[in-house]
Amino acid sequence: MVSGPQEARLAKALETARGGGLDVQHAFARRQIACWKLDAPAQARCILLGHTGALWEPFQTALTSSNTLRNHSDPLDTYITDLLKRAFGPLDIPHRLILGYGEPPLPPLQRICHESGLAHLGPAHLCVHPEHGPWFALRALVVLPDLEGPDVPTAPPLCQSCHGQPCVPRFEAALQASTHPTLQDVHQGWRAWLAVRDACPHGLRYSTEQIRFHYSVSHTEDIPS
Ligand code: B12
Repeated sequence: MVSGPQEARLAKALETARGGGLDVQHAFARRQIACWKLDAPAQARCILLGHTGALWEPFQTALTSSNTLRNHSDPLDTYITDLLKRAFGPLDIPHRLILGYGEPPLPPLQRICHESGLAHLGPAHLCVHPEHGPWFALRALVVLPDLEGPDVPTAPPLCQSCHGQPCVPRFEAALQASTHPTLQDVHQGWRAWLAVRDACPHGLRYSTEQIRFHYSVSHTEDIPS
């Protein structure tokens, strides 16, 4: 049984995460996900953490104030890991943090997102949220075995009613360069991969600078608007 003060401390941890840019925070019961074996009771609360463009400002502030972070080979993963430690480190309720990046096996966060009702998984392998469209990222899953999670209804299947599904030919076009692309291939063919996301009629595109960062586009190249 978890008391009100403990719920308040969880809320504080989530508030810290939100302040650092993790503005997508989706709670659900573990029983909703079948795609991944999670050692926790069926009713356990899981919280999927991610972000929209809201991450950019706090991330930039952190980069400006830390030479170590700026010079890191993967500053964003490092920033998120540090933020999660800061937010959840002091939390005295049993919990497990599962990161969506780093060493395999990685949790299939898109399927978890789909099954937990946060956002529908579309035909171009992007989750499409009713408000953010495909312009949001998934970073981590928090599992709290002693708290109960809510049962969340299925997310609206936006792609099923999307006229012509313009992301599909663009996804196929992006695969022309490599049928089994690596992240390096995505960075090299960033125009084609950005076009896949841009084809979606939903959501608010990231800023040009954020797109430049996520797709590793050099400052000598222009990002199409
Ligand atoms: C590995 C990976 C990739 C690989 C995919 C290779 C592959 N065959 O799986 C590559 C490097 C190609 C890739 C590309 C991109 N990715 Co990626 N990727 C991941 C990562 C780190 C792990 C995926 C994984 O291994 N899942 C486990 C397997 C077992 O799950 P699965 O259900 O079988 O497969 C899922 C995905 O792997 C993907 N997938 C499966 N096969 C293929 C093949 C291709 C060609 C692509 C593109 C995707 C893909 O779709 C499945 C669900 O539909 C996830 C984060 C995570 N932990 O989920 C991000 C993630 C899925 N990627 C993401 C994004 C945004 C991208 C990019 C736009 C790059 C970018 N700038 O961030 C591009 C293009 C994506 C697109 N659809 O247009 C987001 C998606 C957000 C969303 N709204 O859905 C995630 C969640 C990361 C994040 N920080 O948010 N990615």
